[in-house]
Amino acid sequence: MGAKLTPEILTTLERLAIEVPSWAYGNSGTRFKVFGTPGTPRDAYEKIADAAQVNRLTGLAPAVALHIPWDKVADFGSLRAHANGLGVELGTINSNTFQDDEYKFGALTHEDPKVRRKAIDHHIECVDVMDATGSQDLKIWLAEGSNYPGQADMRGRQDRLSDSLSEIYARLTGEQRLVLEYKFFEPSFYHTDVPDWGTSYAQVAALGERALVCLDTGHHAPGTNIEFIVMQLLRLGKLGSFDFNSRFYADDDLIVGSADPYQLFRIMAEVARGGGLDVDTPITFMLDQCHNVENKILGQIRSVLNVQEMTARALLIDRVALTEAQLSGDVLAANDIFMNSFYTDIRSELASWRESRGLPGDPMEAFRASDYQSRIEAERAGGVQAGWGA
Ligand code: PSV
Ligand code: MN
Repeated sequence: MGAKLTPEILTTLERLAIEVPSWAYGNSGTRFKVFGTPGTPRDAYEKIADAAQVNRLTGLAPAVALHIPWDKVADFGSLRAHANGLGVELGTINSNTFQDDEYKFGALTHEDPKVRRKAIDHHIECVDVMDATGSQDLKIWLAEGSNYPGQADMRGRQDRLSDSLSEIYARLTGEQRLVLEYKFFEPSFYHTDVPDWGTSYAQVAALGERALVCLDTGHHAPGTNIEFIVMQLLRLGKLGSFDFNSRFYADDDLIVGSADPYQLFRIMAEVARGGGLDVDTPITFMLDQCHNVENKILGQIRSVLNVQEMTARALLIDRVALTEAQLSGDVLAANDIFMNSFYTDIRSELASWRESRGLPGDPMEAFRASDYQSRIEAERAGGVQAGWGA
């Protein structure tokens, strides 16, 4: 059998870059228990060192997303130099307005101008960090909303959000962008101030060209047709970034492609269809995951490989034949073309391609065979592990 991955597909795959989140390497858990693990990083520098392993073995993760204040350091210039020395860049800066007492009833939407000021200033500080790190995107996810009908004036909150975002947006310069993430629930359960892509779209559209929507795959109700949202946002020129992960029930932040690889395939098919894999793609691909019970570095390697694999399968779709079948109303032929691409196993071709580029054919195995894990377990023993919120 001939190669299924054509030179054109391989050129597209070569461009695929997936940011990894610093918080995936620190300790994380549930509200029931956070398990410590040997070798867990003690600071942002060590998180970046771990992330660099993922890129070294896969060639897929050239940037590390940071979370402020979790990854706050005295000198972001030196953190950047550290990252560059390990072959990676610093990526998206994630703000945090969900851990201070003042934010109990909101941050960018809060009724009290003093609280809003604090939250806006935090975002401005994040843009200062971006200036030092060279990051392109400021990602805003808001833990704001209410628990009971009547508790809050939803309309007033939306207006205040708009004012706050305008002030943050005005601080951006050059190539910097703002991406607004939506989530339909949690920590508020009655209403969330940015619950869906429509609200995020309405808010960012009012700001300007450099404000876009962030789509976190775990932030939808079960059964949502996420690829439709991908299509629509690309069509509107407003899909700025992905937070990839998998969910079984809620915002489970599990390994992307593990719960429903076919959904990931369908998403990547729409990304490809909408120009999201082109040279000038507007999309920053990122993981937003935690590894509570599995090895964190291997969990991240598995994740970027899953995205690569489903992207490759999505690129197998014969677009000419598919369009023909669609236009002639041949429902089952169209579905066959789509499904055949999904069912095509290209794992060994991908492995050979990796080897041809000087990468290990099996990056999981290569990490297991290396002494990196045992080295960090020895070197980092006795230190205070960085964890979710640390
Ligand atoms: C909380 O749901 C969350 O996972 C959001 O998806 C953010 O992107 C992430 O935390 C980091 O703040
Ligand atoms: Mn997210």
